Amino acid sequence: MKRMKWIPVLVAAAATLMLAGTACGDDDNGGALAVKATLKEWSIALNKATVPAGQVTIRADNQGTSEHELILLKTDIAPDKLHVDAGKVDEKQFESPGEIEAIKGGTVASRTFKLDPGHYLLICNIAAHYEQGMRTELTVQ
Ligand SMILES: [Cu+2]
Repeated sequence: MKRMKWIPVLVAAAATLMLAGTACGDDDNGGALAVKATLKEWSIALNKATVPAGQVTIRADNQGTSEHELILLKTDIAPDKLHVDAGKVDEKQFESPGEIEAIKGGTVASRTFKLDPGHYLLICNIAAHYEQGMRTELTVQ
């Protein structure tokens, strides 16, 4: 009957995981403001157009089937006006607070960025994705 001893342990472990899951809401990120980004083929949509400067957690929800990424570029250029060479934007010519890389289809990835006031573009720079519409803007006040 040795197996039986494990059952209460497993039940307790499952209950703990479920409780942890419930406690982890969108706003539970250590006090940083949260922005939800929805990525798919071929768009990036944010649930906020403007955020206050400081720590901002971006929760990138890839609802598409392809892998995507979310790169932040600090620039006053309009979202659809970046120069593209061979399907990609030259990220290195921009100031960037960072990015969330390699978000597989159907998964969610979060990262907290320190954002100074200004205008930012959020793009997916996997070849041709920007041109097909994976871009949006965020104003930090
Ligand atoms: Cu993409």
